[in-house]
Amino acid sequence: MNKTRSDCFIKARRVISGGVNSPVRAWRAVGGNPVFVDRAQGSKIYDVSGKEYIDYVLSWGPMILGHAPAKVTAAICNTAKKGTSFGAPTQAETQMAKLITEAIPSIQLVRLTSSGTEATMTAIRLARGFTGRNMIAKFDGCYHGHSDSLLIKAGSGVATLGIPDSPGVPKELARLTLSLPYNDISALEKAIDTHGSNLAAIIVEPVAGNMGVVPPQKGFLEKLRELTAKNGILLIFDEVITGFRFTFGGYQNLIGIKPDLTCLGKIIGGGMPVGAIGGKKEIMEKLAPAGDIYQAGTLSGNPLAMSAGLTTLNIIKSKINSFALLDKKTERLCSEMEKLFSEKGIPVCINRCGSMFTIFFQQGPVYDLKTAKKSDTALFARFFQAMLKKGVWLAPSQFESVFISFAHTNADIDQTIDACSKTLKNL
Ligand code: HOZ
Repeated sequence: MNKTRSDCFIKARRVISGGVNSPVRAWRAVGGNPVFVDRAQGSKIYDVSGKEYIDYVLSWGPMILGHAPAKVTAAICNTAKKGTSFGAPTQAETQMAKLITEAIPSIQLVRLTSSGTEATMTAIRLARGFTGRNMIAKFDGCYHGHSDSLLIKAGSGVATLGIPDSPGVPKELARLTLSLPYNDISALEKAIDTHGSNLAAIIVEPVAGNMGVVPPQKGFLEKLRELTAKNGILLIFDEVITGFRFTFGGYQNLIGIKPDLTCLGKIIGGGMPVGAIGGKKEIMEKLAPAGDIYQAGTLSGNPLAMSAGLTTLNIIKSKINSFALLDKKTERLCSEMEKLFSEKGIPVCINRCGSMFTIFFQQGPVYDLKTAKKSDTALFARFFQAMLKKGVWLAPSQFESVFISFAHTNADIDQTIDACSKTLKNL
């Protein structure tokens, strides 16, 4: 087998549209051919030629314990021996739902899906069905998966590829979605003044992670909660990325805000395909079969996903103190890199929340999509490629987050700082 990247990509493009099964994997924003992965262990990922990288993508967030943790792998193998899908309920699904309701107080009932996109799509339908209203609002640069109603001024691959609104989303449907600037309380107030009585829901990433990392400014989420409650609008927190990333629970646990509905994914599947929607009983009970708002899935609550997810969540629960360590490690990495950039005279703005961060190649501040877009994406691409050559795999887009896992060691952080220092000498 020829193991060069270009060869793999050429072969893939012959049979897979665009050569990838999710757009950002094609590395259009940074150029060159994407690395094809062979395997991963702990904080390291290995390409098909055997080259080792420190992985800061972590499958875009799920692998908080690092890759292939022994207990999770064993749980998946043991479960697989008993069958991999039944299309019938299992006790593992109840255990997962129970763990989620224990971890996140705003969630009284859960419905499991196979992806975050399904969870957010279901949340929107549920909100429309529950309120009897059709309009929804989201925020520019937030990404909630690729369902029609949510693919308006979206982040992630859509921002990376500069696609403002996807063809194929009917205008009639797009018109029902308002997209507002993130962190802008007066735009929010205005939108609610004008459309409040028609809005079924407002969906938000409580820490935006798909236009690069953009934390909420003081008072933004609080105001959002206050105004939605006052106007009968459901508040949906998309915690697909942030759920279990900062604590045993959601970002909402840290700020003490209770949304009406929460979407989860990534970490709760321990690296297997999963999603979940949860929230207030009176809303969740509207889902079929208890209610008449339809949602279904052959692989929903899949046994392999449940075993990987349950094992992961139980490890996180037993290692709750590790989050402080993770935060410290990430803080050290960010501040050392910040120092190096400043010594070199390259302006960067590093936005960080716990173990996720983005180095924006600009002065900053970055507080919404408009400011994120001021970044020097060409310089970012050169930085990315140079770091990759030195064995450090960052997210291949300026508008994504870098993630750190429990498995990243101080030696990994040192090696990354060293790679950054060497990279900046020639950037
Ligand atoms: N939407 C993900 C990044 N925010 C990318 C998923 C993938 O390509 O695996």
